[in-house]
Amino acid sequence: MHKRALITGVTGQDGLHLSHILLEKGYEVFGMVAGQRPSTAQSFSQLRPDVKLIQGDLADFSSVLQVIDQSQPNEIYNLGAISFVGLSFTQPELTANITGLGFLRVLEAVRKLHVEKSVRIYQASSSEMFGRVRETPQTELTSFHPRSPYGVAKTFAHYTGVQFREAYEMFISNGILFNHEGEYRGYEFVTRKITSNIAKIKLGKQERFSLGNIEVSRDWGYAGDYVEAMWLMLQQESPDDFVIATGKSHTVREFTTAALAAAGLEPNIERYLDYDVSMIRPSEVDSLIGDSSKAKKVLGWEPKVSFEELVALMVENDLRVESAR
Ligand code: G4F
Repeated sequence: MHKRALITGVTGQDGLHLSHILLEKGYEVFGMVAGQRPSTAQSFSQLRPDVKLIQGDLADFSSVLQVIDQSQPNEIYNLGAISFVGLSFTQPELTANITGLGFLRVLEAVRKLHVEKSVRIYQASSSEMFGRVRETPQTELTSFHPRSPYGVAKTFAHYTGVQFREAYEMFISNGILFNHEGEYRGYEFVTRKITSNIAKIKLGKQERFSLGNIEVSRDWGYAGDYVEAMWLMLQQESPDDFVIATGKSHTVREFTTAALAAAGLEPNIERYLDYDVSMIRPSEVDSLIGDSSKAKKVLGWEPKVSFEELVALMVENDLRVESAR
């Protein structure tokens, strides 16, 4: 018998990667798609045709209930969210509704359908919850101090998962994922913005581009590695929370320099970069670095793609994409 998985946010970066690996593992994969949300029209074309799409919206309880009832999943991966931190400052209420309350709706729907003892649920928690970090590196035990409406909404969802797990003995695991990037990354995120602009420069389509604060640092891994950890969390005997990270942090400046070098351009950012004050956030997360030793010990999970390989992979992908345009 095939296992059935339901993915919310199936057209996002992680949804695409996860749907690919679940299909390869023999799952029947259902994807919840919200007709009206921007997501990425282009990502529909990257979805495998054997993913079964069902209309539903995390903002609408009855549709969430119907999607779960229709797909009868063994596993639910809640990846749907307003995931761009910058946008959450201008649309905090929408962010709280989708990114925060959306997960509560999933959990309540599972209970209303009386399948809470049989369904396993993954919640996409985020390192953005650590915000103004209390310790370095961050572990599952580090206190949260979110610095954006997005981080606050993710923290609400995270604790809602913990509370439902304890109150109703549900199998709910939170993956506290640090930044993860790759070929499906949206263009609004800094890594893709850098690699797509550098590819255009390399191809002679433009001369310069702009960024906000380039001194912030992130623990960047490859999204393809990270979705494997999501799946592993749901294959354990009991649910738990796990940090998923590489344990190495680099500044946006370093990412940009490495991307210029990967494209065969002079790794001198002043030659190509302007400053864009509109990218400055009202409150910023200055530095993140995760300790994923628990995931290594319990799940046997380790990142495979290094920072240098990630940068090269993204630059090569964007050179292909931009050459074809
Ligand atoms: O790429 P970013 O927009 O990602 P951010 O804010 O770290 O969030 C990402 O990772 C989280 C995990 O920690 C996820 F939960 C979340 O959904 C998302 O995937 O920005 C990275 C850093 C920020 O400090 C930002 O201020 O880069 C800085 N930055 C500098 N210039 C810029 C720019 N970010 C963007 N998007 N665009 C710029 O021009």
